Amino acid sequence: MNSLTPLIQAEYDRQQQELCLIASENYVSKDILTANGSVLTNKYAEGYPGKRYYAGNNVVDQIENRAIELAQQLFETDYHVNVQPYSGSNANLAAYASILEPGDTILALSLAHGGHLTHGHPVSLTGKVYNFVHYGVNKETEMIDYDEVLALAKEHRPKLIVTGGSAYSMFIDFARFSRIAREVGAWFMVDMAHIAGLVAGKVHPTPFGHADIITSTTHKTLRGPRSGIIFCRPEFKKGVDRAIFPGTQGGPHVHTIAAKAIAFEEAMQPSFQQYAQQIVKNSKALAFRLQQNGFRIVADGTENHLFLLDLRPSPVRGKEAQLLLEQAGIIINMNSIPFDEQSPTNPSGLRFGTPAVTTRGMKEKEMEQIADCVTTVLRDHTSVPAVAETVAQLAKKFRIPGY
Ligand code: DSN
Repeated sequence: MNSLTPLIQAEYDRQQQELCLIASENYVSKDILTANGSVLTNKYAEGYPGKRYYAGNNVVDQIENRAIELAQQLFETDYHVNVQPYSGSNANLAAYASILEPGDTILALSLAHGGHLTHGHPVSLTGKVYNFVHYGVNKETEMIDYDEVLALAKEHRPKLIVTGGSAYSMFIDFARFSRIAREVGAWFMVDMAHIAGLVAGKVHPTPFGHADIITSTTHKTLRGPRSGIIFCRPEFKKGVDRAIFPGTQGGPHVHTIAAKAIAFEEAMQPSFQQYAQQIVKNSKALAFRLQQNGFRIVADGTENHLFLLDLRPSPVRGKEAQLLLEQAGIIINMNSIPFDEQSPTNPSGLRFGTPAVTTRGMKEKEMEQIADCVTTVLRDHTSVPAVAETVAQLAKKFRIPGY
């Protein structure tokens, strides 16, 4: 027992007692928790399998090679795989560094329209080092406007075109992006962090075969440990590996690489495909019920695990809505909606995601219940204690996996 044990227990209790609708969070299995907390954390392994700087890496080499093999099997690809990225953010930075020079132009989806900070937002190092130009979604459809992407690509002649993001609820046409990139002589990168589990579960079109480089986290829909991964066509292997080590990282986190390998193995089970299908069914059911309850959903729905709810007709904005829902035991994040006139610190939207509640075994019926709880809280703030009781009952019935 140490002074942190009660706090870790308290966090376990919080996760157990509340409902998580944060689109980027999930619950890992006991096997993944065990690997991540194993003696592998004791080992330094700078370098790559067969080419380490320190002795004692015979077992580690087998673990890293197995992780690579499983990642290739899972995504049915012969792309080169680097399983060493510590996270999605630095996987992205290394991916850029593997093929670009500082100052080079990159075309990417803007954060305000569903992209990601590391896709060149000015506060991110990526936005300071590279010359980012951003495309957005169409004001009417709130979906990516491929004609706009092509026009911007022709105008700015980027060396790299990036797609993917953290708050875009529709399928992305990777083949179309690839054609645009080819037309302007750019490389094409997909950040599939949010949708990796849906791609693995075959409920989202795959970027493999279209993108030159694919980055991802492993802890969102893919339900692995908190970490990153990069896939690339063989011709980019040397650049990607060097950009990770020694370019942007030191010794890999071997315990996390083992945990990632287990996540890939788990995602190859038929039950994972059912899980991925249910994530999307739940997302659609939650969005539909919220629409029935009178809310507007950005882009009029969802094709994946997440969607944005437009709070503008209601008196509350994102910050207050997030807080009220937290008080009721529903954990969610405020989010900008496209063309938001509010600041990102108190935006006009909420982002809903179903990967975590689906892992707990919830289905469409529970999504309707959750949508009604959200609606009640947002309509009548005095309802928080009553809704908290309903949420607690629901959480008790659907336990989180792990210890
Ligand atoms: N913070 C993650 C998300 O919530 O989508 C992205 O990195």
